Amino acid sequence: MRAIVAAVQRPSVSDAEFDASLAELRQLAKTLGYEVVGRFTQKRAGFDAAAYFGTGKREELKNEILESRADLVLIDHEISPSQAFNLAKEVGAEVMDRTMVILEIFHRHASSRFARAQVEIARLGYMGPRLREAAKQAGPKDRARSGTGGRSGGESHGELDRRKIRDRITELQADLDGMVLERKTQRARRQERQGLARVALVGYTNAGKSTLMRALTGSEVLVANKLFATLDTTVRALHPETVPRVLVSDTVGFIKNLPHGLVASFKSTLDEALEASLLAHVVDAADPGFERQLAVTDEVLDEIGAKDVPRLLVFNKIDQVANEAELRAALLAKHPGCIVMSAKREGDVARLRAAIAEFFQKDQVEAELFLPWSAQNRRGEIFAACKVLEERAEGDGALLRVRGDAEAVKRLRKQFEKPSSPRRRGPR
Ligand SMILES: Nc1nc2c(ncn2[C@@H]2O[C@H](COP(=O)(O)OP(=O)(O)O)[C@@H](O)[C@H]2O)c(=O)[nH]1
Ligand SMILES: [Mg+2]
Repeated sequence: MRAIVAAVQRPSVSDAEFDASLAELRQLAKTLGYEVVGRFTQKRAGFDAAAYFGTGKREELKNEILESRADLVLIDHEISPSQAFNLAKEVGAEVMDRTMVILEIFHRHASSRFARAQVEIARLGYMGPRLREAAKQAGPKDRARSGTGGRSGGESHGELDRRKIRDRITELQADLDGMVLERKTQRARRQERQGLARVALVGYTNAGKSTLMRALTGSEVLVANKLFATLDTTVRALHPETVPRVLVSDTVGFIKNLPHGLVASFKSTLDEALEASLLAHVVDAADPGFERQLAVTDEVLDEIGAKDVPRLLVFNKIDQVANEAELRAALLAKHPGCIVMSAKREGDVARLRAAIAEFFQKDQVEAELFLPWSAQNRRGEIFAACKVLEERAEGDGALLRVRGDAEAVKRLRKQFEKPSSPRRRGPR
């Protein structure tokens, strides 16, 4: 899809504010896979009820759409259903407003049942008035279904849809209430089976999460392994591979200009961060407002119950900062253990990868396992679960010195116990 980002700038909004918001919308569009082919703006004191842009401007926009072969206009405001409807008709392209764009992103990121219900409620609340507008525009000939199925006579399409939407929202809300308890137990269970080493990238839109995800995992392709194929498309393994294998997930980004009505949906989509044992919090160090964003991210993570999940603070885009050395020193002093880097520098990405791998390796233990010659078919199990440091023949089998996750090693030790009284070799 080819999209034009467009907005009216009101006198109360500074140029910097206006540009930042449009840049964010552009990034959100890219997140959805749209190609942004143009930017269209107008300074206007207010919008009238029927038309978002002024008359002459709409003509201009229409031409620009033709020239740039755009399919889509993205408006950087929440506009009214009739404004959207009229604009689309007039310029001959689909119109999506900021709220719609964000809802679409949340929809894609809603991985838990809780998040899906939450996002659907927000979507229905948003769609309701728009369906009504469409029904109104379709005119009286669309007064269908009246009198059938025991419906009161003369009930319009719009009214029917409105009631259906209201019923569906009530139903979803009841589901949500029921899930609050369930979620608590789910979370506990998740923590139990945290066998998989997972790191989630969190932070604001445009901080560089997706770029880092690609750099860290070394590919655009999905993890082919069947075990992981069921996970969503935003999960990939660290590459080159580490032991244990670490999965990286790209979470939905925080949004600076988030419509108030979408806050609950946003938080619910962050659920995926709770499945991680490590949160890599990516911050755009070149953004003048990054300190504030950092604080907001921490607050929200605490709120959704991720308070105790360890964090690795990653200050990205340091190449974009004028006083790089100075800022680097200040950040390291203020946030001990943080990583200051640029996704554009290979060495930096390697450092980040090493820091993540180290996090999952530091709790590892060493042990000796005994694999009888008669059970060589089980070699794979050992090699998949931990790193084999050394192997030597001893008696009826092989003695393997391994290193791995404490839990995994404990389990293996029970299964591959050394014979009770092996003849110990003397000290080397
Ligand atoms: N100069 C520079 N640009 C970066 C860096 N990391 C990411 N970017 C760019 O910043 C933009 C947003 O990155 P993206 O990964 O999509 O951010 P996300 O919204 O957090 O997923 C893209 O145009 C990236 O190419 C960096 O370290 N330095
Ligand atoms: Mg992204």
